[in-house]
Amino acid sequence: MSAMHLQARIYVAGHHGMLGSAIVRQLQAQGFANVLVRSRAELDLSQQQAVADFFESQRPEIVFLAAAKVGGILANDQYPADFIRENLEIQTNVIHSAWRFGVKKLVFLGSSCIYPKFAAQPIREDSLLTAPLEPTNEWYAIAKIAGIKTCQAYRRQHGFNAISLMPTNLYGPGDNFDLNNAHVLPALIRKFHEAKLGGLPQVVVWGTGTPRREFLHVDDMADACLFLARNYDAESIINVGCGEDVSIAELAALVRQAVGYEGRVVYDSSKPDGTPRKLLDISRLKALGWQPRIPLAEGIASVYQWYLANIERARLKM
Ligand code: GFB
Repeated sequence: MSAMHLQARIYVAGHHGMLGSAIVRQLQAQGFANVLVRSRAELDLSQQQAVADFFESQRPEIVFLAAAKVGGILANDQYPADFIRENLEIQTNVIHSAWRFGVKKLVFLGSSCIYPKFAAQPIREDSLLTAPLEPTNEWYAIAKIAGIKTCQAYRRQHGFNAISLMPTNLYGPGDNFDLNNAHVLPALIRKFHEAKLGGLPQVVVWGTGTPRREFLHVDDMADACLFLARNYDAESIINVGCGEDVSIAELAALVRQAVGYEGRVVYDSSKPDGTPRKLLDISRLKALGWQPRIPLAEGIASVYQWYLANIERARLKM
C-alpha cells in the first residue's frame, strides 16, 4: 500500500507560504485526516535540534518540504547570503531528521532556476549541472541543487525514499505582492491595479519584456505534489510545469486586461532580465498521467479577485 493513505501523518513544512498552504488545502480536500503544521514561531526550521525534537515527538510518515526562502529576481540578487544559507539550513535539517526518524516518503520542492542559464528549451531534467547558472539567482539555485543532491545521497546510502520536484514559476492566492521581493506576476497585478486606481498614465515593467517564462497555478502544483507523492519513486528529479510559456510583454498584456487598466506599458531596461527563457520539458510528468487544469488567463483573473478580496492581509509591504 502507498504510504499516502488517508490516515497517514503528513507534515507540510512551510504551510504559511503560497505552495505550502495550497498543499494543505489539497490534502484537506482529498480527505487526509492527519495534516501536521507548525508556524515559524513554534518551530524554527533553521535550528537543527528543534527540528530533530519535532520529528522525534511527532513521527510524521510523509513530508512535503515546501519551506524555503524565496523571492523575485531583485531580492535574489540583493540578498545572496540569506538565500544560500537559509535554504541550506532548512532543507538539511528537515531531510536529515526525516530520514533519522523513519519518514516513509519526503517530497522536496526545488525550482526551475537550478538549470543552466542557456539550457536547451524546453528544459529536460538531464540538463542539470551541464553549464553555468543565471548569476542573479545562482545562490538560491546552488542551495536547491544541494537539496536535490542531499535527497539523492540519502536514497543511495540509506534507501531513504525522497523525491525532488522542479516546479516552474508558480503563482496563486497567498502570493507575495511586496514589490521589493515579489515575482513578476503578483508584482504586475499590484502595479496595474494601483495605476488604475490612481489614474496613472503608465506602468513600468522591469527589463526588456522579451524574457519568456512559464507560469503554473499553485493549485495545479499542489495537485501534482500529491500525485507524485503517490506515483513517483525515483532518484531523478522531475519537472512540473504546464508546457507553455509567454513573454513578459505578453504577460503584462494579460494582467493589464484582467485588471482593466487603460494606460501605457513602459519598460525599464536598467532592471535585469534574468534567464532569457525557462520552459520546462514536462514529458516525463505527462507520461505518468498528470496534467494541469487552470489556463493562465483564468488563473490571473482569479488571483486578481483574491488580491482584491485580501488586500488588507496580502503581503504588500512596499
Ligand atoms: O519573476 P521574476 O522576478 O523571476 O522575474 P525569474 C521574471 C521576469 O519578469 C524578469 C521581469 O525578466 C523580470 O525583469 N519583470 C518585469 C519583473 N517587471 C517585474 C516586476 O515588477 N517584478 C519582478 N519581480 N519582475 C526567479 C528567481 O527568477 O524565479 C528565483 O530569481 C526563482 O530564484 C523564481 O527561481 C521562480 O523568473 O527571473
